[in-house]
Amino acid sequence: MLEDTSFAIHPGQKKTLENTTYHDVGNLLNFEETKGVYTFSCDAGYVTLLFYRQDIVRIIMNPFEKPSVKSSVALVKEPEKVNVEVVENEVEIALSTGKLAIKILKTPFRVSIYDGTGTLLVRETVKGMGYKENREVICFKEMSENDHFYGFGEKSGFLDKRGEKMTMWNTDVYAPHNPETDALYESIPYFMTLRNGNAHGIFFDNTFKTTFDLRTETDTFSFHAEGGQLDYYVLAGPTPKAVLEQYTDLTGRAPIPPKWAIGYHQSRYSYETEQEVRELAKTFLEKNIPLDVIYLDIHYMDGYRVFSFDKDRFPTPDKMIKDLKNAGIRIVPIVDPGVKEDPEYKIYQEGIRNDLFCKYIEGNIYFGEVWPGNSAFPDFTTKKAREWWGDKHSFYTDLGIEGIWNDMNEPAVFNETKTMDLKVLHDNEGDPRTHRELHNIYGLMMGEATYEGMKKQLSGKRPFLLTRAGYSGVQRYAAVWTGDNRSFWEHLQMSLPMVMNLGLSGIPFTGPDVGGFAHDSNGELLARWTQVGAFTPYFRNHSAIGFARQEPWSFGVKYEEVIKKYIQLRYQWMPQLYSLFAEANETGTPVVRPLMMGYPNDEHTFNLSDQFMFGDNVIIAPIMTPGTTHRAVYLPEDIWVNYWTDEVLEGGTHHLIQADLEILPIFIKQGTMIAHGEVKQSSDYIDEKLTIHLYTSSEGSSLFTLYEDDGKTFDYEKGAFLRKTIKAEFQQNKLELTIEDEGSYTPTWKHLELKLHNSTENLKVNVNGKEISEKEYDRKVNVVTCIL
Ligand code: MIG
Repeated sequence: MLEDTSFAIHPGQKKTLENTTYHDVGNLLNFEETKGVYTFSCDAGYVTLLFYRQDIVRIIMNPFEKPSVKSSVALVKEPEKVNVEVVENEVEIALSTGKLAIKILKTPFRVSIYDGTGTLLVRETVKGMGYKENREVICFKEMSENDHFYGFGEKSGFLDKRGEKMTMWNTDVYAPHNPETDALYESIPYFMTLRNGNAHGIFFDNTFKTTFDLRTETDTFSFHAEGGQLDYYVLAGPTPKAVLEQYTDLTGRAPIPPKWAIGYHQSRYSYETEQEVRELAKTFLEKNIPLDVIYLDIHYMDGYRVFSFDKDRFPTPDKMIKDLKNAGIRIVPIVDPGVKEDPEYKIYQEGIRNDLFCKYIEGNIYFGEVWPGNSAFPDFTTKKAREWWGDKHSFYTDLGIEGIWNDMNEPAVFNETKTMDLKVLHDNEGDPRTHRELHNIYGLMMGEATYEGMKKQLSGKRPFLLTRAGYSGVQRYAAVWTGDNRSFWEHLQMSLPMVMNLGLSGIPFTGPDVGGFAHDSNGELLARWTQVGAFTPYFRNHSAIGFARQEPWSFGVKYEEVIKKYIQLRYQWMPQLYSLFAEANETGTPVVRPLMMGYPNDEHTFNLSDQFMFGDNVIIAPIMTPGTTHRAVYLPEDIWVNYWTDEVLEGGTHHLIQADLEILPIFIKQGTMIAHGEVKQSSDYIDEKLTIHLYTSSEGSSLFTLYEDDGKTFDYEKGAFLRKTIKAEFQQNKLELTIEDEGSYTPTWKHLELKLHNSTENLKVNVNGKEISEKEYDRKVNVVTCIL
């Protein structure tokens, strides 16, 4: 309470943290190597260094003992065999792989890291790395004037995090989400630095509360943890995409979602009865507004007991789920970690009798107050508890449910600290650690339990998981929504850099609550937000109890029409979106990207927070203020085409763009392609025809990859996909297309039609060396049919 008064800035409040004595590791005494692991003994600590690939090095400092190379659950990669050249002289030791060169100064022990071309990536300042007396670990690196910083998971504020100080501590923040709000639901202790057009990354794999300080000094940044080892990876880049490839090689990539999971989703805290859910579905169907998912928030449960239905509100969930599924709509229920303390409740009984809940060292169970009242929390750090929890999901999957929504898994508890007692001792597979150390991975481990459990039960079908909390690696299991935002224009604005930085943090499947969760939304805001939502990887309209209803028709016909148009547009763009998800699965490149990613040498892009790219050839520049029908749009070098009007616009400059309520400004890079499917009621309806829109140019060439598979199963992992690459080469009056197919999947669409934009009158089109006949080329509408 006193925190919200002037007492917060009382002169006596200065934290002791900054005043604690800092010790750096001192001078090197000696070093040894065993099986590619180099261990350096210094005056005041030990440093271990090992390569995971030629372009990834891991450095671990432990002030007290030789470092442990056991990594956190974020890691899915084992070190590869890397040839290292070691050169030592009086002053320093150099370790080189061809893509990285590590130079270690002996007195004092200081590390500098260069890439294969000799460009400096990371250099320690005079303070180097070390620890404080309270066992905090910290290191200090040089920050150059040209450095820009991205990633850090889920943070408020603008795109470039230079000048910020950020804390990683999974926190339930109902309010506020302000520019100064720091710790939110996700902790991704990772970032990439962009310097002079090149990028490199740092992943600080420490699950304690960590902080990244890019603010306190102008020429130094530091990162620090409350305990544990100073354990970090340096990723050599040199492009932003390369850094993401490296980071997701370490922490894993997102599976391709089932198609229904990237459709339009409707939620409310809560749709409270079976009747209400059925009526909601009916309205969508009657109005022909596409819909893939309806969420069940906490009211569906019997006294908030997970794995149960309230018999009065939902008397026949099996029938409801089946009927909806027949109409192409799926149900996704919420599951929180808290298990009600109730000796007559089966889940609680099992948890207690099989010793599956979080406990204190003395053996007593930790109880916290959440929705069901006094509750116990599964200890997801053990395989036994994860398997049990996963198995329990057959309660849902037996009813035909294929998706789960995990909330409150920071874990959130209704108390002063907002979470579990830090003294709780997690079993952690016989390597006990306090909640203070493992807090940040609780949500990730719950995600693993849920995803793996459902995967087993769905016999080949892809599960969908939505989570609020997570740590590095969460992308392997779940989509992430950005928690309890509000129906403010400012929160619409903030969602763009948030989604972009989550993408740059290895998590491609993200989005905010469209329309805003708390506070009352309005027609204009919902229309503008839905326009953006149609292009964010995750697209769900969700709103809170006690605030204005927010279904597409809630604010009158005028807005309903715009909202419907953009939900339909989402389905038209689905083949493009799906191809981007496949790319993310393969390479770690996110679906939604900042312009910086494609144009890392263009300073206009470094902190561009109100536009984003959808793949590498589409720019979305939404309207995000009320009563506004125009905005400035920055188009980088290249030539751009207005998606709605086909108007050609020069790049490398700003344009004033008109955008009435029904227009979301979209620009396509000239010379490139996008794929459109058909408008449909839900992703269950298949495409009969696909259209490739080609924005012609008079010169140059481009490559487009269209990815397709069954959208449902994991057969794509065994080759059952279609990857169609279309190369377009432009010459005056001539277009040469080279089409190649890879994979064994036969798509549902039988026609692939080519729509040419801004083409010249007598354009000759060749496909795989053969000229297209006039019969196949309708010149009035610029459509070429029958390319397969
Ligand atoms: O603190 O389940 O962020 O989406 O509707 C409230 C009720 C708990 C928080 C989630 C929100 C959800 C709500 N939950």
